[in-house]
Amino acid sequence: MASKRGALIVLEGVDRAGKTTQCKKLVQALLENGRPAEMMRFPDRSTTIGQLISAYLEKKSDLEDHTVHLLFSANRWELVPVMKKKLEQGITLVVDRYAFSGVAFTSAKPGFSLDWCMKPDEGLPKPDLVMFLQLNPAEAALRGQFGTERYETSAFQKAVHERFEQLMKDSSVNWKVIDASQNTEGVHNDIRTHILNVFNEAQNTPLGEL
Ligand code: DGP
Ligand code: NA
Ligand code: NA
Repeated sequence: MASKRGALIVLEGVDRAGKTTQCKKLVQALLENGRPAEMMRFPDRSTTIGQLISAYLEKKSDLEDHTVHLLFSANRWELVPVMKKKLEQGITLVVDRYAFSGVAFTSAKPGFSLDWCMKPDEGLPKPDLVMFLQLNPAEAALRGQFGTERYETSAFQKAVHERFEQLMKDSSVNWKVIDASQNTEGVHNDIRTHILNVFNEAQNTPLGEL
């Protein structure tokens, strides 16, 4: 008997919304419920392409803006065979950032349209659910100083947030907005209410494409 595929679940949001913490908690909760699950994150800095991206983010290198956009996308594409294999094996993937970050971050730069930014990610596995951890820029600022990586300024994060708002109007993607201003447990509980339906749907529908 063919086993049921896993679900592809993505957490998105601006920096410091708590995505990484919540991804880890969700994976742990799924495992405790006997559901095979693994976390992934993008960019995956461990690959050759990921190392180029990492050096760029750490400002150890400069890359032309279109070029780096394509590298971020290539970093997602290079992991697609692994993602598909795991999903087929029944493993649910909880992914910290995906193509939506790709579009939101690059289109926040001057001269980039959403359309152009979306092209390279067209055809990637489509998430069964994308949860946007909503945290307004003022509240994010209360969580302490930004780090020193590229993009970590409040003006840029505000522009990124606006691009996410635009992306969430796309009804072909299963977006859910989570109030990330709550404490860690509150956010986690909200996330869990949204994943209940996802498994039934994922079991009855094939994996889609962006
Ligand atoms: P993180 O490792 O989650 O802190 O992400 C690193 C930074 O890179 C963060 O500021 C978000 C940004 N980022 C993530 N994905 C993309 C992408 O596809 N394109 C661009 N331009 N930036 C991205
Ligand atoms: Na970051
Ligand atoms: Na993070």
